[in-house]
Amino acid sequence: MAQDHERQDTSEHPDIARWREGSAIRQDAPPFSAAALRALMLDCGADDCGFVDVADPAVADQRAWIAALLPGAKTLVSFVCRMNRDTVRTSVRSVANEEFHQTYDDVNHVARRAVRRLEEMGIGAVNPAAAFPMEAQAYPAGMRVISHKPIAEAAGLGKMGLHRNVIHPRFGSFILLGTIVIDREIESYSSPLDYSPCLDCKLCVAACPVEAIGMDGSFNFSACYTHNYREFMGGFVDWVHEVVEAEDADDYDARVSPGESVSMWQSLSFKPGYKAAYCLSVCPAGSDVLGPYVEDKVEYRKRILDPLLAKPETVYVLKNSDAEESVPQRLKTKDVKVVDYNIPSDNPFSFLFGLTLTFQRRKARGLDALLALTVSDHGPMQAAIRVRKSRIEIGFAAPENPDASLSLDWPLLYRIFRDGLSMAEAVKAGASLSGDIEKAEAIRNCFPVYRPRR
Ligand code: B12
Ligand code: SF4
Repeated sequence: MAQDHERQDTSEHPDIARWREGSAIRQDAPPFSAAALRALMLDCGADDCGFVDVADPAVADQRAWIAALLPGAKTLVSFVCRMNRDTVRTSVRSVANEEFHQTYDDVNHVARRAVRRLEEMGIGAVNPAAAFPMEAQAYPAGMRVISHKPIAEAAGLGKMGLHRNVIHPRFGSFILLGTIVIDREIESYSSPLDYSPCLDCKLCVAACPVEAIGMDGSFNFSACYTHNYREFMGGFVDWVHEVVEAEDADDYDARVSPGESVSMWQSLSFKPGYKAAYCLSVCPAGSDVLGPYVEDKVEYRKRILDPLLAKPETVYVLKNSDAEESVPQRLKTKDVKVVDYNIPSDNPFSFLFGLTLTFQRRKARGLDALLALTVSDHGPMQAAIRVRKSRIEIGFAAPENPDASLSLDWPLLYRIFRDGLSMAEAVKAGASLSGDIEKAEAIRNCFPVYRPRR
């Protein structure tokens, strides 16, 4: 029978009438009970969960992302899925990688199942991915749509340890995180843990082949991103550059080994392989995990740490990076390969922020220097780079009493801190530099140099 498109009063539609009946019940519904939501999450396969009010200051910097995911969002449901420990620890990393990927799939499936159940209860809910895919067209600026770690901390699921990952009080570092955004308040929210499960054993510092984790809690983003993520984003782009720059097949083979080519194929065909993640593998924290470490620390190191350090493998480093210097001294079984990664930047603001990610703390040892910057073709923009106690701070105002002052245009700034143009060469190219030139040069030397491309 043909549908009557003449009908004007939509309230007569049977689906709308049924919806109105249900709507009265939904509007009277009390705030969702935390116990019921927890039971739902565990039933969907989560190993633990906690709840965060979107008004919680701990997630204030994520409000725009949350609102974009779900207008009217009220609650963040944070949860964890466990990874199998010995599978993550093995030095056979293709096996460990599969455990990461399968657990990522678990997180995504748990979130999707839970959202389906919530939707059936009339609750609006969205499940952002555990990791990839992200809003990649926004790369390099902010392609993340949620940051799970601070939410998990606020939900009482653990604290970030020295290695910057969230350590669960029971399952330790052998977890991956998920978040669901929902449009319903719940009766009671979780509280953060009142202690950190991190044992401060520094095994993660010792395990990382590129020393990305500092004893003082600093993190060398570019070291991890260059090696561990060789077959992701920036490392992949660098490989593409090798392909297009190779003059012929022999030249390509001279640049990229057969194992590297096949490894890239494997990453593209299945899921990208991490080159390390040793910081998680060796972590003994968590009440279910710490037994063997507490019983015999020497034996624990021999069984868990030493095979990773002794594994023959290629370690990817940037030119003029700490890792380029330290890997051959520290890890004799590993080959060092100098590569690039590329997080492009089209303005001095994001470029200067990016310096915090490429800063090399070994190169900065003993240096205490403040460089004032004026970027003439952007405003002019005033900024400051301060290096002291092996840390970097970037300021977006003219500093008081700088050791040196550098005035230049944006392309020249890029060439100094990316291409390794010396201060003397920069002055020849039109920069104006005053004050302690050696300190200015020492600051420049705290950053990797990218290989010249044709
Ligand atoms: C960006 C990212 C990374 C970056 C930065 C790592 C970091 N310390 O944050 C890189 C690529 C290095 C990385 C590596 C790894 N990651 Co990761 N990563 C993320 C991601 C997408 C966002 C992290 C985040 O929000 N950080 C914000 C704040 C809280 O962290 P932070 O340490 O203070 O800040 C650093 C970064 O945010 C970065 N950063 C900040 N702003 C910007 C902007 C740009 C443009 C870039 C490029 C970077 C950047 O620089 C800061 C200093 O390093 C999350 C997934 C997600 N959507 O949440 C997974 C996540 C943090 N990663 C995870 C994992 C497991 C790993 C690896 C073990 C992967 C692997 N198998 O090898 C390694 C571990 C390295 C380490 N010790 O941290 C898990 C951690 C689980 C847990 N128990 O906490 C997460 C939560 C994914 C998940 N769903 O479980 N990761
Ligand atoms: S390996 Fe040790 S220092 Fe590193 S995060 Fe785990 S418990 Fe903390």
